[in-house]
Amino acid sequence: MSNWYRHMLQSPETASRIPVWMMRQAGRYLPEYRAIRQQHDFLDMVYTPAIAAEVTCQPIERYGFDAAILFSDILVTAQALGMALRFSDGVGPQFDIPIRTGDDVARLQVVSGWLDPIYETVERVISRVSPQTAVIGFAGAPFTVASYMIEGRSSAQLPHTKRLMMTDTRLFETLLDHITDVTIAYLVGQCRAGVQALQLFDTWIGTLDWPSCERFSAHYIARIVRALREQGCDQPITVFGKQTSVFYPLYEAAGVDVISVDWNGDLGRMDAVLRRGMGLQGNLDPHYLYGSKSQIQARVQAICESVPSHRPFIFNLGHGLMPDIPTDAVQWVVDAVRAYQRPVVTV
Ligand code: 1CP
Repeated sequence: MSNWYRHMLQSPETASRIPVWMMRQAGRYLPEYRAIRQQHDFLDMVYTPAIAAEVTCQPIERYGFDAAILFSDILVTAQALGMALRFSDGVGPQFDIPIRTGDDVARLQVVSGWLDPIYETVERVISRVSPQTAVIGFAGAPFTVASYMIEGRSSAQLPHTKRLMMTDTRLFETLLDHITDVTIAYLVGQCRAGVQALQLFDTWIGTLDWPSCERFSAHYIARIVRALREQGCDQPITVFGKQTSVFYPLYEAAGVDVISVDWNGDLGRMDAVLRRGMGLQGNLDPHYLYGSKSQIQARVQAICESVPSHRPFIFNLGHGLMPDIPTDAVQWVVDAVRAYQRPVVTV
């Protein structure tokens, strides 16, 4: 049974309607999420399949998004390598013992079975949502996951990460290799559990220059794509990062199916240079959701019009929803995308 997400990726020229979902659609802006979150630690929610499945489905049930992204986090692969992670309110993710030396990297070891609860969440979500809803699995891309493991917490400039990259490139690449291997196994596991699409988050690539992005981000994404294809996973793969609007030629060459674009990019200009068949996703600045209904409608329409009908296009944001986004504004975006009639290409 098909759905708009798959239809768009398989035959964009006949897809009259643009599918829509939003990064961080399951999260604190939703009162029903906060009600559950009050009672549980964030990581307990991630590793309890009944709760994770419930939270994954909340935004689908409220808004009817075309895709359900698994409720989890990008740092579960770091935990699967034995790193102790905690989330504290107001700080976010924290590794109390970050990676700084060769000994730290040598200690990493795959914790067998660690990610199994997440595969169960996938199965529960699939049995709960209608076939109209695509279920998307995801993982953090190696560079961004490594950056949290090295910094120990959220950081704007990634000073320790970039220092290690420069001073001990081999060690940095060994770390990326470990993360890549566990990420491949994790994504294969999600595919076997039934996800219909995959997204890789390389959020912090905007800290890199072009050759570093090629060597430390796109190269590993290409490896992941190749390994998934070799292992029989044919699900479409999307890559997101803040600054894919700059680095997109590197990801096009890496073999992904869809590039999810931050809000800096102009989709029309990207369309003009991307190969035929390469999908786009994005790129509404989520801050528009603080604006009026008419501001939102105008911007949504302009984004939809900027991508011609022969190109696969999934409507999304340029980064995740903020916790104080008004719930009505999310509905206005969904309604505006649904109201847009995509001209069907007649060949
Ligand atoms: O307090 C809470 O309730 C936790 C908030 C929260 C949520 C809802 C975090 C903590 N993670 C998540 C879920 C999450 N994270 C999803 C689930 C599905 C959905 O999108 O609805 C996904 C896909 C992620 C991915 C993720 N986690 C990314 C990549 C996407 C992005 O936003 O750039 C990153 C960087 C993280 C790390 C993370 N997790 C949470 C926080 C606060 C952070 C740090 C962000 C930062 O460093 O600024």
